[in-house]
Amino acid sequence: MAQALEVGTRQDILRRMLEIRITEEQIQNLFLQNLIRGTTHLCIGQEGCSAGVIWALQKGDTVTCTYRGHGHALAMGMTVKAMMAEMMGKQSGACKGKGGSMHMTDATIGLLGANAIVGAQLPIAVGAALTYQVKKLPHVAVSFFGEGASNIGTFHEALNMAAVWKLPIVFCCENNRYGEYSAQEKTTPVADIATRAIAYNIPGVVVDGQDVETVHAEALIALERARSGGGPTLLELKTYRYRGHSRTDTAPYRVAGELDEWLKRDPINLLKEKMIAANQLDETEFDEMKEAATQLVFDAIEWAKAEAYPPLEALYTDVYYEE
Ligand SMILES: Cc1ncc(C[n+]2csc(CCOP(=O)(O)OP(=O)(O)O)c2C)c(N)n1
Ligand SMILES: [Mg+2]
Repeated sequence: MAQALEVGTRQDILRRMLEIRITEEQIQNLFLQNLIRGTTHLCIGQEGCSAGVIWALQKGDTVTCTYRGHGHALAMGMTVKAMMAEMMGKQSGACKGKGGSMHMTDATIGLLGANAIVGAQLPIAVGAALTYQVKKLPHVAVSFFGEGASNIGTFHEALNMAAVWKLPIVFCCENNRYGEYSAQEKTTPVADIATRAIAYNIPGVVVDGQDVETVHAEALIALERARSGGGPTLLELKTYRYRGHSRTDTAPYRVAGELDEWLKRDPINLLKEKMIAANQLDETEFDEMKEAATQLVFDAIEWAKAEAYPPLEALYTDVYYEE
């Protein structure tokens, strides 16, 4: 088990993981009310991965992620308001209402973008890492992706190039056991995605993705390696999505009882229990923290509902890069 983080950090991470979870639960509700269009992919159950890695970053480090990216965006510091407005297509959203659930992006907080194309975020992060190397900047690029994406060509090209050029990058595979609808063993000939690092002569580490402090500790080691010229690392964070692949998927393909097993190692509960055991938290304080997070999310929703949609002319801006 990883060394305990200091109490203030534990509180901050616990609060943020609660905010991520409650935000996503409400996003699903808003969809059902038709206040959010399109589709969405929830990371409920996987919060320890985004929070653990992102809490280990330094200023200037950057992240690319997937359509399952609400947790990463919030962990990077996107406000719940900016996210909710974006979800509802409002002008004050993180991408001026033009991106929606699958494209939460804000370069000012280091979030270079969520991607709907499986694997697309890996080469983008390699590009960012190359920039840091060429410009001699002390930053690291981090790319999150699923275990399914490790069967895509871009994964292999990205790891290969990053390894050959010893780029400052950390590849974070969130292995949640399933692709769109298929279990890993039906699509992938290896049990541990981390072993694929061998082909690129870089370290590959299997990590307990449910324990946010373990994720944080392993991320720190990988980030330090990247920052000091040691090149890339592949971290495989073993985790689980509690919900289906996307909004309408009830996940009937799941093995009976599997979800219950994973619920026993819920990332929020694990940290909560560790804090209670260390006399850093009691049930009342946890309930208050949850209540405050719920209030924050509901306030953001009410605010976002009243925000304006972008004007029609906005269709013609942000299409190409504009100075
Ligand atoms: C190039 C490409 N192929 C297929 C799809 C359809 N698709 C969307 S998500 C997904 C599954 C990806 O699984 P994984 O990488 O494990 O990520 P997870 O959704 O589990 O987080 C697929 C096949 C896509 N968006 N892009
Ligand atoms: Mg997956």
